[in-house]
Amino acid sequence: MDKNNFSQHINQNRITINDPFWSKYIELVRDEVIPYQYEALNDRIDGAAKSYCINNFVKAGKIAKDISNGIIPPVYPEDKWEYTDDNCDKNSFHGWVFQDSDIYKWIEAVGFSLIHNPDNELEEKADQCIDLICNAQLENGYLDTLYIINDTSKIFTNLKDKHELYCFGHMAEAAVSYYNATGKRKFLDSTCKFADLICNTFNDNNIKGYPGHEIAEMALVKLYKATGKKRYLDTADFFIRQRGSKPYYFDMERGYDRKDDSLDYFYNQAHVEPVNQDEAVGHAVRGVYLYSGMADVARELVNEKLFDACEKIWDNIENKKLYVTGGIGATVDGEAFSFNYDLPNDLAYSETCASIGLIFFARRMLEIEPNRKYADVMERALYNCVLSGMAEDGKSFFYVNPLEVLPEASHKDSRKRHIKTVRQKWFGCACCPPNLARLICSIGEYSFTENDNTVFSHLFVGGRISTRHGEITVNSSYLDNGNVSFSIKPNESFSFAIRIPKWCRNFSISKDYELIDGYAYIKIDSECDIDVCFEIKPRIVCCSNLVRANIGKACVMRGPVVYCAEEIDNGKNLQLLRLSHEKELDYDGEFIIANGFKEKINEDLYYDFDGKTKEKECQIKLIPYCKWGNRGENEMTVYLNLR
Ligand code: FUB
Ligand code: ZN
Repeated sequence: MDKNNFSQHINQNRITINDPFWSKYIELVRDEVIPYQYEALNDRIDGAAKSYCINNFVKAGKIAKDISNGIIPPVYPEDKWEYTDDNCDKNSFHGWVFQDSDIYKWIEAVGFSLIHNPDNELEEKADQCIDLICNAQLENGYLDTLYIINDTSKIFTNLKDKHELYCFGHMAEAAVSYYNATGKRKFLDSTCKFADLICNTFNDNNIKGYPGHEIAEMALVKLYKATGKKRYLDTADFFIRQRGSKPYYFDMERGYDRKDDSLDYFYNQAHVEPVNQDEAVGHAVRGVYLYSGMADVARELVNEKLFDACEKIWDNIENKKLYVTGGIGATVDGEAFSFNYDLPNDLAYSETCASIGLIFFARRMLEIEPNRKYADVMERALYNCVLSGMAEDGKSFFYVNPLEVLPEASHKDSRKRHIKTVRQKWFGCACCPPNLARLICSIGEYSFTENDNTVFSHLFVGGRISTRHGEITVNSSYLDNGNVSFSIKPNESFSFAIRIPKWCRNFSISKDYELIDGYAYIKIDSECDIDVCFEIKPRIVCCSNLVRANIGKACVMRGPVVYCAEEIDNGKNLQLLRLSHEKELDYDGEFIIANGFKEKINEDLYYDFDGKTKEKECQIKLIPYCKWGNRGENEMTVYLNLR
């Protein structure tokens, strides 16, 4: 860990995005997703699962007022994951235990969006939500509607399952985003009040607990950076040091009876202390949120050992647990990482949020060590698994992102019930859509980092960036033809480092450069233009033969984009297609046309092989994976048999 290598992402406020690919997504989020999600939070979408989120804040606001007036509220002692109209009192908390996080993610996305596009009406709506949130806050700073509505005596008694610190984490991320966008302090101040309560509650002399679902760690670091209050960083560090230490906190949580609970410490990444972890295990979203927090703390406190653990975990994900689409979390069982090289295509979980969390982890690793391996994964996840999470019209979403879909199997085989064949309007457990919105609106923050000597260009998103060292304008047609040009107006000499993606075999740069760890470093002394051309053409990509699901198969990629075959273009029974590696692959600006063969159907269940496969030549039409499922329910596969 070399402090000289540390860099920092460039805040959204200093970035204007103008990019043929990303601007459309940002507009989609602004025009469709954000308004749609607001309706969802208010339970106003016909046929969609109910959120109850806003309603919970309204209920909690009344109770908080009663409490401050000395009125003792009723208690609803149910203990559930999901509270529905059917299983609880109508006045009690409704929805999943972490339902509060949805409004926070929405506000965070609104904050990022307002920076690109000021919008008084939207800001007013967000202010109203913030008023609602602040009204629900107890005088001591506590804020989680589940416990405020149902039973304040149970606050912080079930950290393992009940997500109070998770909701706090999203609150903090939202508060910083909204403050950066508007300069308004109300939400930030109320978040700090809750953060202070958390710092006072959890420390060496008080409760030695830690979040069951991580995120508070990285959120506290963000809050520390926004406010300068060191105690937030210390509490993030405290949570990481406590996790996995013995005796296990979750065994003896305050007053919580776990007699019948079979505790799986791997699920919560609490099996050993993070500093001694070397493999990505357990619930995938929790994992990558923890690893992001670990990287943040390692960097802020220059903790070499913690960074070593992050590197080991990173290598394990990158080389043994990552789908070609940038998806992680191979099993539905615990929404979790599976064992090494276990990457089934048709059973994949690959949650949208998990890939988003992987991007968080990747950027933090990049900020410590500028090595292209992190940005390569960031880009892989972004262009594939993450974007697959949203329909082209921004109105429906995938939570799970499989690499192979057979609708009949999803409908008839309960092992594949999690594999949805079409995007859903909304989810009761709606973690993914708002996560997508906040990531897309802040895409600029993943594109560049800078330090005292260098500006790093990681993703090639077009726009204007104001760095410490000068103004940079990026013109990008990266995905179209691999061309990216930078116009640089420096205010001092500095080094400009451009990532050369590993997928790119040939590239040209119009200036002299030195290649280090996958970055081309260029000395900038005066105003200049740099033209970069990455050769981007379709290619056939194979997978390690330790991944049993992909033996004899391959997929097609172009640049960072993974392609897939859909039934609508190739007919039923995609398993019969065979990709020919000898013929050229054509790209027509949207689809890739591959040459191959289609086996004839053989209805004999068993037969003696005569050495011949009956097949006929065919063209295989491939669409970017992130766009699959936009033309109705149908079969889809990323991997094809290789001929
Ligand atoms: O527990 C909160 C969120 O719900 C997780 O991050 C998702 O995986 C889903 O389980
Ligand atoms: Zn999710």
